[in-house]
Amino acid sequence: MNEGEFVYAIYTAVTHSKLTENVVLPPLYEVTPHLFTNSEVIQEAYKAKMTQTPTKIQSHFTGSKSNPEQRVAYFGEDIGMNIHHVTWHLEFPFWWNDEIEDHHIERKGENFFWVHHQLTVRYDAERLSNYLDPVDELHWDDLIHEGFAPHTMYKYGGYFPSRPDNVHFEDVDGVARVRDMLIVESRIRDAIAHGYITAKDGSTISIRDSHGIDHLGDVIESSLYSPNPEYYGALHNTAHMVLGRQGDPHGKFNLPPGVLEHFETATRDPAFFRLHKYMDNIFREHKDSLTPYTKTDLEFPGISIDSVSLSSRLETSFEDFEYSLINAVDDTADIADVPISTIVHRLTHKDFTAEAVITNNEGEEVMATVRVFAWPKYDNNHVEFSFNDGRWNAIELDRFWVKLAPGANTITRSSKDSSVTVPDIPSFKTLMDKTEAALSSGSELHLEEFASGLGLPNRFLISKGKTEGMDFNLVLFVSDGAKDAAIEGLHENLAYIHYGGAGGKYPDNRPHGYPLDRRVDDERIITGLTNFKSMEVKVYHHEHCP
Ligand SMILES: [Cu+2]
Repeated sequence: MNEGEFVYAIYTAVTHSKLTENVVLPPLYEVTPHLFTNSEVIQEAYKAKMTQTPTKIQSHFTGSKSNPEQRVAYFGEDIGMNIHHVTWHLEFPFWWNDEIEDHHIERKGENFFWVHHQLTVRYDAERLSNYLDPVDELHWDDLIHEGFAPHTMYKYGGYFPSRPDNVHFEDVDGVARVRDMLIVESRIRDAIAHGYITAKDGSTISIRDSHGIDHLGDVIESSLYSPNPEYYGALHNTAHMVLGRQGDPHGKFNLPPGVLEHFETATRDPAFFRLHKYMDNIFREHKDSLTPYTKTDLEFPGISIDSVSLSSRLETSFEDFEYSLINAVDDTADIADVPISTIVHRLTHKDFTAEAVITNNEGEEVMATVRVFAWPKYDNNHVEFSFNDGRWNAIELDRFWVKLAPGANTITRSSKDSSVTVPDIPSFKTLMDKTEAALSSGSELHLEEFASGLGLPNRFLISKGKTEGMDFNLVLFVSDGAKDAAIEGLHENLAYIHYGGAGGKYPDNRPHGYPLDRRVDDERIITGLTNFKSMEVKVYHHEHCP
């Protein structure tokens, strides 16, 4: 059987089956290392195996210093970020069919928008910290400005194809014509302008409300949840293939699919972010068509945020991380394994704690949802972002619930507990060792912390700073938990899984990004609220761990 298919099938089955709830699978970079590291490293690994020499190989990011895009390769090529992207697509498969599966995946379309929107705005923040312009969107009738040489290989099937700079889009045989992409895009933009989608039977589905984004996400991805794929096509999936095959659009050279066609490798190509900026701007067109929130929508009577503070300076740096390449090389019973691993540079940050003092004048205990975001204060020209542009670029840092007793409440929250992030998945060896130990001693195996891998790596919580400090606006918004709750016993359910998860009801009724998801015509409506607070923070970067 095709190994890649097997791995995909088993990971998806374990993610969704009730029988394997809470089963922790090893990190994919140790299972299919070819998709996570460079071909040079893989060749070194083969050499180590053939010569039976234990080896630690230093990995380097793709590209040379002559390519400005290389400055942010640490983001697109980060193994944890790649796992985040794969895990999301495993939890929300585009081919999911409710008629044959045992559960419905809630808010799948909206989640598709949100997870990729967050990657898009996070990537732009990383670019600003590296003195690069924000990503421009892809245009079907313009050149693809950035080329890409993946330096990555399939286990079987050769190297991932390269693409030179400034190539024109060509039709891709058997996939789509460039013209089809423009037609589908204009049908989607028409739906946004009309405020409704036309379903297969000709009926209309309104999208001019909070749930519109969910339908639109289903249409754009497109998933089987799309109300009319015959008409609206599959913009995202087809675009990935059309862009991924520009190195061999007519199959003349029999090249394998490009990096953009695998969830593991897609973000390595800077064009991934151009493609997603293009789709993100379509989503923005829709969000901008909604009526802005009013003061009455957003206020939380009796609640005021008195102060917000951080325990320490926000600091980022790079660390070294080692993982096993033992599965990168072939194996036979007759030849002994030797330890082979690689060391990668990864972005990380110093842990910190945030503290907020929130006063409740209601005279009784209330439930509240705390929503935390940050956005870069300045654009690439050092012009301060308007509130409306800044809020669209907001990075979600945390979302959690608290009970507020009457009077002043001091809420402290550690960066380690952020619900948008997850810890590193234990290595294959750690999982095996812990399992063996539990079996031989008859004790329980506790891996609850790793049961859901859905989220960004905690290392990525805050984006890279600058040596002299990079300015961000940090904002805190507290909303009425009783109105937000989509489930009973909100506060007892501490495992707030940010992006939802297989089969479960999503706990928060509000749209992702609330209350910054809609256009803000007059920022005083938000900044004047007592349940909103903003502060300026700086993020400092050290090339090496301090
Ligand atoms: Cu994706």
